[in-house]
Order: sequence, then C-alpha cells, then structure tokens
Amino acid sequence: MERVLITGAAGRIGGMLRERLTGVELRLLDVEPAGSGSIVAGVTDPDAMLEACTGVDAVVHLGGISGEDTWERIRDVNIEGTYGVFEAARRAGVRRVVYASSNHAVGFWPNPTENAPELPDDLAPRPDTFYGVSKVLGEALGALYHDRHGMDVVCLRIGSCFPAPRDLRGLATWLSPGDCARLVHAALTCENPGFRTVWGISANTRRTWSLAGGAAIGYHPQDDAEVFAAQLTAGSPEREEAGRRYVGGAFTL
Ligand code: 15L
Repeated sequence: MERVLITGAAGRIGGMLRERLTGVELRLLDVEPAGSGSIVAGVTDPDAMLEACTGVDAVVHLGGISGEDTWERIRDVNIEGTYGVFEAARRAGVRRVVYASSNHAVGFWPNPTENAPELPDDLAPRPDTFYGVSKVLGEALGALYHDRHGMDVVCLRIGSCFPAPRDLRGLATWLSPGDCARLVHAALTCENPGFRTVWGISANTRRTWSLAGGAAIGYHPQDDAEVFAAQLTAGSPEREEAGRRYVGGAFTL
C-alpha cells in the first residue's frame, strides 16, 4: 500500500490522519484546501474524482457531512458523494476503499446491558438519522463494489473520534486520534479483507461494542477513555439516558 487518496482531508479526522499516517504517500482532497499540494474538489465531481483516484492503491473516504442535516443535503453530499468515490475508484482500478461509516448506521440498536455480550461488528442497519441512512447506503455501495467488482472495502463504524471524550457516553464510544490512525492503517494494510464492517473505538474500559473485528484486521488500540473520566460531568438526564440506552446516543432523540 504505497499511495493513498484521502477525501475530506481538511476535516477533523482528515487532519488527525494527515499528521499520523506514516509509511504511505498521501494524496489529499477536500472542498477546502488541506495543505500544500492538496486537490480542491468535491467528491460529487466525477472528472476531478477520476483524476484524483488515478494511480493510487487505496482511497480513505472521509468526505461529507458529519452529522444530521436535511434529507436534500445528506442525499446530495453524502449519498451522491460516496457513490462518486466508489465509481471513480472502480474506473481508476483502485483495489481498496476504507470507508468512514459511523455508529449512527446502527444507532437505534439498544446498547447491551451489564454482563451481556458486546455488540458485534456486523450489526444489521438500524440508522438513527438521515445521516445514519447515508452511512448505511455507503456500506451498501461498499458491499456492491466488493461483490460485483472485487474491490476490498473496509467500513469503519466510527464511535466518537475527537482529541478527548466530550461527554459520559464518550467514555464508551471514544476513538482517540492515535487509535484512529492505527485503525485506518490496519484497514489499509491487512491481507484480503473482502467486505467488512468494523467498530472504530479505542480500548475503552466502558465499551459495549466489540473489538474483535478490529483485532481480525490487525488493529490493536492503545488508548482508553477512562483516563478522562474524572474531568467529565453529566449532561442533561435525557441525553445521558439516550447515551446509555442506544448505540447512537442523543442522535436518537
Ligand atoms: C459521528 O458519526 C459524528 O460524525 C460525530 O460528530 C459524533 O457525533 C459521533 O458520531 C458520535 O456518535 O459521537
């Protein structure tokens, strides 16, 4: 895996990866400049995407709206954009796509109660928002481009990827910047992943989602949100309850 295109490279997770993904030559694309030499284009621009995909070994697709929005905007940016990325990757002969999916693709699944098994990596879709629907559709496109075109597609169901957990739910759902880079590196370099979905979380003491799918692709998280526990305070009772009850937390409200 030598040359990798990152879409959404100017965004929050794009910035984390730009600093931490080493050993690969990065090509950066975003609607905003993402540093010197980056490509300024949208993922819905077929010509720009074909050019950007030409000559790379893999695409890490982060680009899009990262939370709930109107149906029209989610459709135009996330759904059309993800189609644009897969189609350009196919036309350019790219062998692998790592897709930034989200816990919100499965956000209405109830979290397991104490002592119940952790939720597996391949939970069936139960989106909590239009945003979650766009992630389900992105995963479905990934399955199609794998089954029909033989592309390797690893979908990361990312929890809460921030410099530090932002609320009590984050003690279970946090993905640290360092672990995010380790996870994407594993997804880029593991042998023959085929199509799969993998939770994107750190080794959090309070996690309720499995780390088995990550381990299967060689992801070994090193961080634990628990170190932030003492400095976090509870939010509104409604948000806290949603965070305990459902995978997607307050997105289900
Ligand atoms: C996501 O998918 C969002 O992009 C992010 O902003 C957070 O809301 C995160 O999920 C989360 O569930 O904490």
